[in-house]
Amino acid sequence: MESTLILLKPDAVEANLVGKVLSRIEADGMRIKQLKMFSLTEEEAATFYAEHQDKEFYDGLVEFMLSGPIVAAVIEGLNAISRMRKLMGATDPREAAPGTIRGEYGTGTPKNIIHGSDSPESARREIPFFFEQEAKLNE
Ligand code: IDP
Ligand code: MG
Repeated sequence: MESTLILLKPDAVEANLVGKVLSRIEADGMRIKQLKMFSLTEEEAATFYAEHQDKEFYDGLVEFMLSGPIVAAVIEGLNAISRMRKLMGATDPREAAPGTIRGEYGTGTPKNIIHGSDSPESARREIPFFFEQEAKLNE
């Protein structure tokens, strides 16, 4: 069993897609272990996306992530990290395969509906960033 961190971004909440996206994850056989809705602070958004701070899209990304509430969840399942990434589809919804979450619901970048940890190292950092009780997951 593996755990991964997902975020349903402000565009997902705005478009009433929270239920649909979570339902897709459950239908794939993965389990919602923790779940919460809240708004990021500017500091949290900056820290969470620190790896992108030198990219030209960074300011727009942070502004988008602060534009409304998000949903964070810990998702558990066999190979949950790579499985979630596959279910999400490519970063740019225009390049995401049909049937993937981003391919179905994303409208562009940064508005691509969902974040998912991209590696075990990322999951180990991202899960405790939002969920204190899960700090020891994937160790
Ligand atoms: P990922 O979310 O698929 O891991 P990353 O490259 O880590 O993709 O980028 C983080 C987020 O930044 C993306 O999900 C997307 O919202 C946004 N983003 C990535 N590339 C671009 C871009 O070229 N223009 C605008 N936003 C982008
Ligand atoms: Mg990424």
